[in-house]
Amino acid sequence: MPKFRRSQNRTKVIPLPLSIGGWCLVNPGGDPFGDAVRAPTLTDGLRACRDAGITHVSFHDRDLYPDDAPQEIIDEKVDQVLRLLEDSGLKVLCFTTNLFSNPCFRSGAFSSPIPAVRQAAIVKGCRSVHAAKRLGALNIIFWGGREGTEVFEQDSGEGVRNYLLGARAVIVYAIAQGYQGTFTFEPKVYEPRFHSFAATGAAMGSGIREFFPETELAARVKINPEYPQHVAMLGLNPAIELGQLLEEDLLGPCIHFGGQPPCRMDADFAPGLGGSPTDDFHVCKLLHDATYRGFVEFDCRPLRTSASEHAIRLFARQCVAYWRQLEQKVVTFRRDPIIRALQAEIFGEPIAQLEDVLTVTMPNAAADSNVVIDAVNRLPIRTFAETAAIDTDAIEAFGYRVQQIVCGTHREGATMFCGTRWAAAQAKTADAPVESEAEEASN
Ligand code: GCO
Ligand code: MN
Repeated sequence: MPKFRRSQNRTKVIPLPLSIGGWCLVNPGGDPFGDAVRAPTLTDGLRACRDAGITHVSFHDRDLYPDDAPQEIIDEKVDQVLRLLEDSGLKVLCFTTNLFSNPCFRSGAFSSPIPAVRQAAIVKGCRSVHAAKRLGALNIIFWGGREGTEVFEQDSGEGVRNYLLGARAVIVYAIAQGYQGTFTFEPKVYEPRFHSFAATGAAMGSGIREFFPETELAARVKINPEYPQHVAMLGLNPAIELGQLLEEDLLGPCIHFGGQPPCRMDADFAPGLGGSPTDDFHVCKLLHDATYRGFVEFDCRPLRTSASEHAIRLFARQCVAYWRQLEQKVVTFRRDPIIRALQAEIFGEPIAQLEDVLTVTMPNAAADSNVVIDAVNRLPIRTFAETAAIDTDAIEAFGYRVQQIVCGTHREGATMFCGTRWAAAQAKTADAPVESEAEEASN
């Protein structure tokens, strides 16, 4: 168990490297009700990304070559992309097999109840390994868009088993072929299937533990979540899921990122649109508190109203600017004296006897029964009434202060804390006049 509290981490905020799905750059803006509204080129998209500060890009096999392409065509297309990448200076982060567009995968891919379909998925996944290697992809993603059901034609447990064992066949093959990178599963609560297998970070994490038990594989098979989209679609909070993935070492080398109105179909809006900046802030803060060094990969696209060829440039800038703003807010949060005072009060002083109990009962501690019983008996006696009397007002105040930092109103907002016990800490703040006012008031 880590001794220091990650939420109080004050290490330097090193900006995370940024990537984008190549498919986002060429998205024509069509939807199930309407035709394409733009015809963007990959060349323009890659340049726009480079200019905005995005250094990496990812591809599906199908973004580059048709599903039934012979080897010569695959090689030719991969060469073409390598040249484009040279021109733009971007590198490949992830390669992923499209196991959802081809009608052959309408009953599922790895998880299909039909053996010939499962076989097709494994063949397609294994074929991708070679392109991934040639492109220098650091990670291979498995997004199980079709891995699910509407009518429970097979036992849902069997569906999960087929899904993960099929992907496992591809992973073990990739390793046998000398692929050096990592592998990630990307869970999504639903869509396009109505009921998706292993559809949340927790469900997928549990599947990975079950189907990749070997230490060597477990170290290379992780999760790339998509925040907020793939969880907010169901009203879940990305920061809750991410905290657990980090705690359990299940987070892979990238997260997908974009914008999403809660409880709606997958929007893939540009970051900052539709969702909660506070949740986005907590996602960013969790990654930095855990000193995460992976990529933020934008998996989102301009709205259908952005039909001109210029739209992609502003879109790429928004992706980068929004993420960098979140990182700046993490810096502000860490330096904020009010936050520090609030955290000091919320977390309190450690209790040695409590630490002892947790030490002797922690995983693999294998302590003797008497040691456990003695440790529990040594816990200081305190009535529940005494515990209930502990002042917890700092918790809500913490929420207020975070809201001010997220909205950028923390300077003027500091006055709100005048006369509270947390304002005294502002004596250390030099820059903001409003804050020195608050300081005077607290003296
Ligand atoms: C979606 C997913 C996909 C995957 C991509 C990479 O909801 O459509 O996010 O975009 O990320 O297929 O495997
Ligand atoms: Mn995604």
